[in-house]
Amino acid sequence: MRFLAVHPGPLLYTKIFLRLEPLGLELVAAAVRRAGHDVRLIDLQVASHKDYFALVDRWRPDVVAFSCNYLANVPEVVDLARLTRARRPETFVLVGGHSASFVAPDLLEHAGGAIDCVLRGEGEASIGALLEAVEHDRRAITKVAGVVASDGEGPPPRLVESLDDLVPARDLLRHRRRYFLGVLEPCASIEFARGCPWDCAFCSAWTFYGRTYRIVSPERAVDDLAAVREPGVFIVDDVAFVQAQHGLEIGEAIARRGIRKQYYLETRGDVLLRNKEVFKLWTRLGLSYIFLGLEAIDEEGLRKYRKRISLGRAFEALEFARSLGINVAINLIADPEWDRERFEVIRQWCLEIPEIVNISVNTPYPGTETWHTEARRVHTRDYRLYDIQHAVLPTRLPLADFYEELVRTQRVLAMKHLGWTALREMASIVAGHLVRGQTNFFRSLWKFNSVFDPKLLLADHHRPLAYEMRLPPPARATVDPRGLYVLQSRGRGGRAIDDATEKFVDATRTGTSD
Ligand code: B12
Ligand code: SF4
Repeated sequence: MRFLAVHPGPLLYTKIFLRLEPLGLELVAAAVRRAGHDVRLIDLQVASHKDYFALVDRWRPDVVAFSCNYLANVPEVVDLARLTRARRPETFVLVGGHSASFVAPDLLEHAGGAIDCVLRGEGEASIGALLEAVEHDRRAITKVAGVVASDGEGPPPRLVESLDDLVPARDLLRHRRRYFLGVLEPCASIEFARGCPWDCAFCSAWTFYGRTYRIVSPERAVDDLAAVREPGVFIVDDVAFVQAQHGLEIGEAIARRGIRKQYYLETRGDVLLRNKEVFKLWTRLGLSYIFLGLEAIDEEGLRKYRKRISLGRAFEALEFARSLGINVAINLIADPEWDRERFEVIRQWCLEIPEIVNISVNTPYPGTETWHTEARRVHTRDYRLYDIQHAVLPTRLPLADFYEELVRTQRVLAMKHLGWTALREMASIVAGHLVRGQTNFFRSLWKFNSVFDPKLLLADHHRPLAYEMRLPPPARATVDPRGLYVLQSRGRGGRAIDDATEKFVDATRTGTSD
């Protein structure tokens, strides 16, 4: 069969700071190809809807599969599914991905028959069986693990047994030079581990994977890396190098094979402090950006986001990251409760430190504990606003003033690293990019004001609404995490970490999940 894999368009954040290859979709596409089908992939972060429909008309796929990792992409995916159905009624349309897995019945309802099924969980595990059913007996699709269709559901989604069996179909992605992350340009993505052993209340990374944590073997990780052509590499792991030995083994194998790249990774402050030698080794190998989810700069804020790391330790981690001599970015979560004074404190603090600071807005997501425990009621049911750049909870300040303060703060922070100052500091890097025809980063330096604009953010709340999100259930004090899992928990046995690391995780998490 002809299988067309589609990644939806960019959200606000991708318009400025980064644009990354759709690694999950490439993995699913590789599994489909292994099953003997003819596969193409289109990424609407870099191609237009017109390009998509031209491809559909020209190539006439038997199956169109959308990736929906982001809740904010739901309306786009539903619209595309409806238009695809109208054009090619016989084409089988399916959706998979992180957010799709949490809101599967809603997607089917919004699409009014234009989506044949949602495949929850890891696409590689069941896509072969699903296509088998589509080809030979469409009524059998509801026997496939992870399938949710309007006339029934299959058994719970299965976990991929070994990550070593997976190789992304990077060759299917056209325009590879369009992917970048700050000065890492062009930039590819790679996965060394999947899942997260912690259980933060606002996050769905661990609920999706049933708090499992699996690793790619060092040999396989380095083979995959050696096949990457791009000089920049984004390590997509939720928390990089949870287990020191894994990070060291991959690093040593990279050194042995003489691979030279620049890397970006995200990790926790306490992991950084526990595994200092790993991060030192990686700095020698080319690690150039670390992103730390600090979330708050006061103890109360840290408690609220269930980060058990103390403020002192968080600052110590920042200090250590600085000592590595690489770019450090941190994330802070702005609460809709914030008043002008609070924003001012944050601005002042951020100006005093050398790091890049990213501010996101506290947003409850389906699939998180917060979705069930947040007592404040969301004031919008527009999926597009659930991108952690908009306020979906009631703001203490009038909404217009909240956005004005938010963007003012983001601008102060961004201007530390964008615009003329950045250009002066990074003149040689930018010049090198331009010589090679790489203009993504250069253009991003100037786009900030046209993308992050309080008036535009406010206007987004008044766009016509075609699909309304389901409201969260009445708030409860606690929630059983098992009810949130997409992939089933395997308890301690599902986490590829040693006992000392398991103890460390237990001491630094605040949930009660198994
Ligand atoms: C890497 C990453 C990014 C990259 C995206 C790279 C890309 N182009 O896809 C970057 C840094 C750009 C990014 C940005 C954002 N991200 Co992000 N990101 C992640 C992260 C850490 C890992 C995703 C990943 O690559 N995993 C590895 C691959 C192999 O897995 P995967 O993509 O999930 O794919 C698997 C399955 O989902 C499924 N699947 C995927 N597609 C399909 C399609 C079909 C047909 C099928 C059957 C299956 C299937 O099978 C795949 C293989 O197993 C996740 C956390 C997580 N663990 O999922 C957050 C996460 C997805 N991001 C999140 C958020 C909020 C954002 C932002 C909105 C944040 C912001 N600052 O604005 C932006 C918006 C991005 C945008 N599209 O514009 C949230 C999603 C919340 C939500 N419910 O919408 C997550 C869950 C993080 C969190 N802890 O809450 N992100
Ligand atoms: S450490 Fe917390 S926020 Fe980070 S991925 Fe794990 S559960 Fe999510």
